Amino acid sequence: MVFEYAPAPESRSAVDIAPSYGLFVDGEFTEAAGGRTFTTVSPSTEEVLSEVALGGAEDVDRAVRAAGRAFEKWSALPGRERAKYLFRIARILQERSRELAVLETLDNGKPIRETRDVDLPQVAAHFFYYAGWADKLEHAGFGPDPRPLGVAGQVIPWNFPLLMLAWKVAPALAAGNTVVLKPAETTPLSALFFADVCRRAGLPRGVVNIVTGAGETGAELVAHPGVAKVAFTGSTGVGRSIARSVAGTDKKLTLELGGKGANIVFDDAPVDQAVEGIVNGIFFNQGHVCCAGSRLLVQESVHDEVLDALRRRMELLRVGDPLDKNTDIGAVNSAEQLERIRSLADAGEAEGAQRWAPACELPERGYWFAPTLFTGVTQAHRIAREEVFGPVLSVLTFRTPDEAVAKANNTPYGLSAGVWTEKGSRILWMADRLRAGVVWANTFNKFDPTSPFGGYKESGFGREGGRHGLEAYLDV
Ligand code: TXE
Repeated sequence: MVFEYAPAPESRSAVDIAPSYGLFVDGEFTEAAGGRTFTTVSPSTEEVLSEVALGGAEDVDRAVRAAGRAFEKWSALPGRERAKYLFRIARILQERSRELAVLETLDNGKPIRETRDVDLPQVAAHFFYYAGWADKLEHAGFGPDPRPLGVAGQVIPWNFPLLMLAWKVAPALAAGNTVVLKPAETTPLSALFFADVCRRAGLPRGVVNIVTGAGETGAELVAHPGVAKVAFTGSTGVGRSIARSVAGTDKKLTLELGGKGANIVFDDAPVDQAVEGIVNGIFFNQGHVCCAGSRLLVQESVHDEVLDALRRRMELLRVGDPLDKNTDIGAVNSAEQLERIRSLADAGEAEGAQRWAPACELPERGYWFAPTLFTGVTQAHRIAREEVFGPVLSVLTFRTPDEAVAKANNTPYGLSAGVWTEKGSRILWMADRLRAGVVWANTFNKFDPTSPFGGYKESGFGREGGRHGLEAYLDV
């Protein structure tokens, strides 16, 4: 009997996408004051998805004022009342998760298997989790009378559009703040869908406002005097410019920036399990992950064995239509990001590292980059130091645990690391010494709303998630 590979695409028609969208301000969808718009396309096909309002200074001002008015009532509600809204939002997100998963996959390019099984369940989990906090703030060690800050100005990136929204909006609302959020210009659609979810949940007008637009829109938002708290996830360069904009004001700031995570494999680690973790660490979400394990540090004695197994595993990765439930690696989010990945990979080759990628046919249209491996990488190479933010893994070796720690920490970033070993004592020894906000043991890229997440050094400051995630939205 012949078994044929039967692709099982999720349906493009699972979600209605309007030809155009406005800003969501004070509970209403409206055009931008200047009438400007931008186009959002599907990175896997370059199909135009929708025309979206491009917010300017006037729109940001209107949104911040609306959020300021809403703050008076929202912050005065008993926590249990705020919790009811958050629970309602969480339930609607669950009910609409199929549509949202398809929408996110279309706008972002990531595989439906990930939006369905990771992004959407995590999004709902964040709202459920923070809903549970809303009426318990007095008992959480924040002091007798923890107060919300006011209007939170939140700017998010395109790699996990709805999940980054959830990380920011859920704790802000639970703590009694109101929100003006600017999604990334290449992935505005799930945030606008979320605006509609807020309406359906009966959330009072002005509590959540979504101002779509470009970098300038974000700059207007963080600079607005009516904003009490700025939360940003994105590039280190923009993070620095936001820190400068906020300096000298009384605004609170949290920054979640880039990373150059090390996945450290010792010679006693089960090879197959480690290889799964390495693949998940760098190829999950096309490598568009701030905490990606983009550097593999492998103990010299098992280098060849691990690399052979890794190459065999990479040959099985399926790259292509992100709506196909069998796809492992989808499209790169934008032409600009593809260009960044290409130029860093070319630099890796030019600097003398050996490049390898499994044979795979990439679709003609859209933005694609094959899963790529660089061996013979040294610490001086750009691909060992700079965030590629794509499916590109740099392999380095070490002999001793001390050398592994020194190499892992030898980067301006400090967001994530993974340690693969059978020895529990070594995991603790390593975790103590790694300058990374999260250290995974015998796993990678695991997230949970109860765990604080954030970085050291140029990866930013402040924590999102868990009880610590609330601190960023409270005067304690
Ligand atoms: O990020 P930007 P880009 C890293 C990753 C990637 C690189 C560039 O290395 O290759 O950044 O990506 C808004 N004031 N990360 O250019 O520009 C922008 O509109 C206020 C890591 O896409 O930082 C978008 O909403 N806001 C990362 C958001 O910032 C501004 C996730 C992120 O865009 C602004 C994304 C300004 N002056 C990229 N300029 C992570 N930490 O997960 C832009 N924005």
